[in-house]
Amino acid sequence: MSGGTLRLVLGDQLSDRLAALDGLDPARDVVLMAEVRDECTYVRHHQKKIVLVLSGMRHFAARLRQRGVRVAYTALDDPLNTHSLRGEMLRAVATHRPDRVVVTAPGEWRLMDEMSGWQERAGIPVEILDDDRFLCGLRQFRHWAQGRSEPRMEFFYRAMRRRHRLLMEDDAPVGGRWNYDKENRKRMPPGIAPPRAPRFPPDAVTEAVMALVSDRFADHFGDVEDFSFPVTAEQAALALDHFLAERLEAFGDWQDFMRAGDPVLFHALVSTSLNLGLLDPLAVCRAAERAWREGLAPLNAAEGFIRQVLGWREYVRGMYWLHMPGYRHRNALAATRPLPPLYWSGETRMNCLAHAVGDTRRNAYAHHIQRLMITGNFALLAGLDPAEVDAWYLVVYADAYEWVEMPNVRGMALFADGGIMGSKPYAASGAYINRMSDYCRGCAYDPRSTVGEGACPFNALYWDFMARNASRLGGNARMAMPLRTLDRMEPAKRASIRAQASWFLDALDRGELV
Ligand code: FAD
Ligand code: DLZ
Ligand code: SF4
Repeated sequence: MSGGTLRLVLGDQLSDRLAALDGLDPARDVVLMAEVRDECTYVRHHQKKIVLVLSGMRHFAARLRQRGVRVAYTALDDPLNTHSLRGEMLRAVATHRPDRVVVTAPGEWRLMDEMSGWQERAGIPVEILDDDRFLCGLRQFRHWAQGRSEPRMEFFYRAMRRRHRLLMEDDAPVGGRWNYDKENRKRMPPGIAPPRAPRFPPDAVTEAVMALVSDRFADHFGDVEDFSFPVTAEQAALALDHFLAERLEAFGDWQDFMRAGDPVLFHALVSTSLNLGLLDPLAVCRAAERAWREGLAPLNAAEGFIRQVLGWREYVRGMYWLHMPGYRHRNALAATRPLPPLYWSGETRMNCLAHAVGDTRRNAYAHHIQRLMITGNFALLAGLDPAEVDAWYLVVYADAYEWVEMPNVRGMALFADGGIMGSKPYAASGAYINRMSDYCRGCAYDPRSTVGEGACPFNALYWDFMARNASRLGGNARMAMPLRTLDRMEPAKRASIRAQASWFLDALDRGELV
């Protein structure tokens, strides 16, 4: 090529409308895409996640080539592969001799940090462009958060609704309320059969990647069997259309419910596509609003869904970049217990955890409440080390990238950030899980008892968590009620609950089947 621009596209940047592709000159420029071991192993990602990213990359490269773009593509099994993004960038600079390198800002801090040294290594300008696929730029987010003592999601979400004119009538929210969350916490009656989400069986490209991944990464969590995530923008659009037509209607009502053997229920299954860049978040929100306006879904469903994509997804990304790199060291509740093996094996008598881990291992997916109120809640109550919990979540989900995983785990689930993300810990006992799932029916433990042989471990752990953290949480008005209840407890009852929790935690630490 000699001259022109080398445009690097990362594995989660598979969008036609990508900053690094803006102004591409097919006659002079080369697009670089590289499958590298470093990105496949910086944590031992679930095998299905690696298949998703590499197959998505191969399909995206083919799409670019069809449009006449020159793509320098390094496959994982290329003998010349240096297996690092920097190595592949330097190799492509030496081969194609461009005037400059352009890349869209990566989603993870570790890679941004690494890229800041690239220009010096390459000896030509390396431009890192803002990732404008998000609806709130990082400067804009910083500006919004500055000066607020409590930059809560709800206020950010309202500002985003106004800015993007979503579900608005003049300056007011449609229906007169911003948030219909209270209507989105219903218990699902038995016998409801959610329409099955479409599956996208592997084509030849995906099959080749599956063989490669099961050969190279056999020791990673999960397997490649039954891979069916969308790997192209067309498939992602079909999956979204199906959700809007068939499942959005009931998404709101039963959004928080969990059912054994069915992790999807009425959820959208769009996070992998959004995070890879196969779907555009604004188009997704507009389509959900359209579904409501056309009478396909009630307002509580459309609003609930739009809040997740326009509100939570943008908010956690803003918070990540606002607080990194310090955020990854936060451990406000001084939790230090090692992650127990059951998070990998799923071997436990606690039916809720066995299902949440089993679904995760099989599908590289679990829905939000499984992540928050089962695996997250248990980690919070048992005082698991946030670094180990973070690493687990980054490994196990196909949609996991640190910008979205870490604020959800350290902030929302573990309260390890001391209240930056949420105003109180999401601590819950067995009663919550019993109300919001059918797990307890098939469990060896009884959600109604707190002490004794068959008592649900979440119950004693809940009170033990309150007692252990009473001084840390004492100033939090939203924790006043449980702390007061704990205070008023008969000393003998409190002692027996704490003994039960300690017996359980000791057994957990010894690796016994709990
Ligand atoms: P739906 O429930 O149908 O929601 C629709 C969309 O809203 C999702 O696809 C997602 O893009 C967005 N969304 C919803 N909640 C959140 C949220 N809290 N943060 C960001 N986006 C949100 N999501 C990830 O994409 N990657 C992660 O690594 C991840 N880790 C999580 C860890 C924990 C502890 C928790 C509590 C949540 C995590 N989430 C993560 C958020 C959420 O659980 C997933 O986005 C969701 O389960 C994906 O499935 P879905 O597409 O069917 O989502
Ligand atoms: C997740 C991932 C994987 C498994 N493999 C690659 C790869 O081989 N090449 C690549 O460019 N990107 C990959 N990715 C996505 C990156 O890890 C992602 O871009 C960063 O984590 C920033 O979000
Ligand atoms: Fe989980 Fe307790 Fe219910 Fe068993 S009884 S499923 S451990 S909440």
